[in-house]
Amino acid sequence: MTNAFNTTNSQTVFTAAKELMPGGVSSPVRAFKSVNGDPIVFDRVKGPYAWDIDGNRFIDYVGSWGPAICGHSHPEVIASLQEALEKGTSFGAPCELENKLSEMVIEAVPSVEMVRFVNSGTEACMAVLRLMRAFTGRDKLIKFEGCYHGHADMFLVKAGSGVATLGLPDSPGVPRSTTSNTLTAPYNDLEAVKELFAENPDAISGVILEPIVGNAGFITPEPGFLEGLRELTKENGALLVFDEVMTGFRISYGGAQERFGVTPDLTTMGKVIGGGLPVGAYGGKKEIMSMVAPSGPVYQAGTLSGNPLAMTAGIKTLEILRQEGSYERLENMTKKLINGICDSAKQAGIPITGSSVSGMFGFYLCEGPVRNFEEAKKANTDYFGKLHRAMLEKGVYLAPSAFEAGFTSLAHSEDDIDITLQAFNECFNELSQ
Ligand code: KE4
Repeated sequence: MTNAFNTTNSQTVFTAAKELMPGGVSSPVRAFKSVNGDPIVFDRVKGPYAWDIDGNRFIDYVGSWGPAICGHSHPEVIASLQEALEKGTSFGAPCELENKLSEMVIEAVPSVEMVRFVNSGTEACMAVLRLMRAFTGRDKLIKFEGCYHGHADMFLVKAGSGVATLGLPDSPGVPRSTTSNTLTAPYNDLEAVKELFAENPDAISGVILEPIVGNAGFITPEPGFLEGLRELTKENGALLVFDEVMTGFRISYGGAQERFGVTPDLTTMGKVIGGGLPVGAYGGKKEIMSMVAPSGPVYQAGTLSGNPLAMTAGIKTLEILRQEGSYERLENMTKKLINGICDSAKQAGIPITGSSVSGMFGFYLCEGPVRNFEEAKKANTDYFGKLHRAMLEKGVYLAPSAFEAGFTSLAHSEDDIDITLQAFNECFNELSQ
């Protein structure tokens, strides 16, 4: 059996938390609802590691859900923040750091000629939908089953992430009138998108998608899917929007759009561009972005948007990432990890399908392929729940849901990967007995 580890302090704090905050957490997926046991309470993070308040150390493959791509608390990021702190935490006025991060994003991301910073991916997606509708004068949008674009009302239709994890139907409190303009199609199904355009002529403002779906586990676009969406949106006078909140600066320095060579009209970003501080962003062609207030009529605002601390952490993170060899390292290490995981499961007779792109990976405990959310739901979530707890007891912290992607960082060493693979091997063997 796996060696149980001491969780006394975590239990005490989490029990108290449940009296103070809904579910004891600030975001649902952290509550471990779909995996065995209670969450552990973090004390600190550094590099590829997290320590809980009972002193247990974990190799972390969540990385704060993506931002920690350079490793937690990177010394250069911390040093820059310490310097920036001396000048204040928020100005509520223009600051040159916003220019700097804007220039870096515009230079890196093929679709972005102009960018607006916000404070979360949800805000970025909300704003980009308003902009899509304003630019085209159309109200409907197409999203894909299992894709998650934050928790704004109009996206909570067959969403991924916590909605999928918790098996939530379309959330209560979301009026039908709000979601009646949200059309959905299965991921990787161009025919379904064609039909939606045919059934809704001149009414669809655009198509928004995760260019790699990290909120239903890990689903990659089939050859021709992204190119097909690019063509279909152009033919129908609609916009193509890549939600790169998770894939941005992770799949490559220019995001999935650079890696796959398909340029959308608008892009949303978050996570990595904040280096661990709250930042979201949306950007695209100047012709479209100049509609955003105050240069245009599309209103969107935010007290802490572009604050100097978040800009500083984002700038330093991208400076580290754009150094030679970063993405090769992420690609090779993550490929070794996912191949090792799949080999171990197969040797233990456990059905599995998994893959990775750069520093992002995922697997499903079922036979592959998994091309869309319906197929993802075949995964054995009960077994995953047991595996998650067993891995935790061996000092490896995986995303607490079968419907989330995993993330590596530049701080993970070959040793960390080998230790992780050893733990998976032991767990698959122990659990399959
Ligand atoms: P935030 O509002 O959580 O910053 O971003 C929403 C969002 C939008 N688009 C994509 C592609 C995303 O992955 C996210 C957020 N991702 C989840 C992880 N699956 C955040 C974790 C959480 O909800 O606690």
